[in-house]
Amino acid sequence: MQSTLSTTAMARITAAIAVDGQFISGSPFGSGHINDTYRIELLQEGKQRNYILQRINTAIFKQPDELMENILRVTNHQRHKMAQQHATDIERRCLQFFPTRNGAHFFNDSDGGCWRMCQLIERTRTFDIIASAEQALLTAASFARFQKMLIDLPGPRLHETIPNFHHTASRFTDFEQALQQNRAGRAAACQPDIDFALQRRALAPVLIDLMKSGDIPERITHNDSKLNNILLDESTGEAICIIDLDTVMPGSALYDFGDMVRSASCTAAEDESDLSKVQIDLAMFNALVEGYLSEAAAFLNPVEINHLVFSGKLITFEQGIRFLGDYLNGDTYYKIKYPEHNLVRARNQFKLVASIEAHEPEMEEMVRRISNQNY
Ligand code: ADP
Ligand code: GN1
Ligand code: MG
Repeated sequence: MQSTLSTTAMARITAAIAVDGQFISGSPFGSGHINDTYRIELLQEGKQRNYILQRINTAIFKQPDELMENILRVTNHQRHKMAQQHATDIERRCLQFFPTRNGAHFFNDSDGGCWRMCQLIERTRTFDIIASAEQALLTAASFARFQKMLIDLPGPRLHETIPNFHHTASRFTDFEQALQQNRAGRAAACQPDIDFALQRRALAPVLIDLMKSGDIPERITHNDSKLNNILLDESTGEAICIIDLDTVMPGSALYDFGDMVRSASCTAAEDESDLSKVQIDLAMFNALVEGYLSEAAAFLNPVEINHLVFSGKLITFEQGIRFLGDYLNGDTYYKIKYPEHNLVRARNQFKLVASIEAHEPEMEEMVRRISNQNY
């Protein structure tokens, strides 16, 4: 749950950032599971301007300096490429983080909180549930362009802001440890869910092994490409800006595609408890493949393309064991709204895995058809 900040504290933290204007008000914003996000209104030369103030979750991101260094390199590169391509409205298409008045990348408060501020991108909204096939297509094309733009990021390898973030085998080990420790005494109440996970152990090392053998290349990827991490234009629906850049780091293109399948090919929310509503929507999946390959066919290799369907199943499974592991650990990672929230989320993800398993042949056929058109 978000620890709510007092107005005085919001004003004090905002004053530490090198953004001029008079503080009007601030309020909690968005539905992310990790950081504490606030919308801040400032009065600048008689006009109201809005910003996003975020407390970086340092229990999860242990090196906020490295994280901000990554984000600044990535956003500077994006801006540079957009300018080269004569893009319009670059200030709406790329996040811009403001330094503190001392020139630091984030502000450290007396409680150890790390705060950063960027522009609030107006007239956009995020979706927790996919609304249309067109939205799925635009979202997937936008994440593919994001990957493409970062292929030639100059300089050293980006920092791994969370080591082994999509190392599914290591996620599986974490899950087994949570199960064995059973810290919250909840294991007995979710035995069928635990069995579902244990029966699928063999999924975990597949992508990691293909990366180790060099069949799947390391790329710079977003790694948290869920639907609500993209801002869509309120009136046109256009994909305007990819946000939540904390996990942009070396990874596989399939991590991003897989997370899009997980979050945008099901027309129920990730925490829908009525499991009859949780299933793969093939029209949405088809649109994701169309949108993604319209941009990514130019740089993906055949092994990556052959694992698009698998990645959807894998990343959904990985998310399921992460939620279930957090439930078993007593909810130490994700923000929750009620005690069973993580269990509901895990069951939801496992239901989606089962639905993908039941439709794999049709999904593979869609990828074959669309990839043939794109080559
Ligand atoms: P978390 O890591 O907690 O998911 P996000 O960076 O995704 O944090 O921010 C949470 C939510 O805040 C987003 O889903 C989005 O709705 C909103 N948001 C974040 N940054 C912006 C921005 N620059 N402009 C508009 N909305 C934003
Ligand atoms: C978290 O930060 P947010 O809410 O966009 C999580 C993702 C999960 C997602 C599940 C850093 O994403 O990995 O897929 O929840 N981010 C982190 O909704 O763990
Ligand atoms: Mg987010």
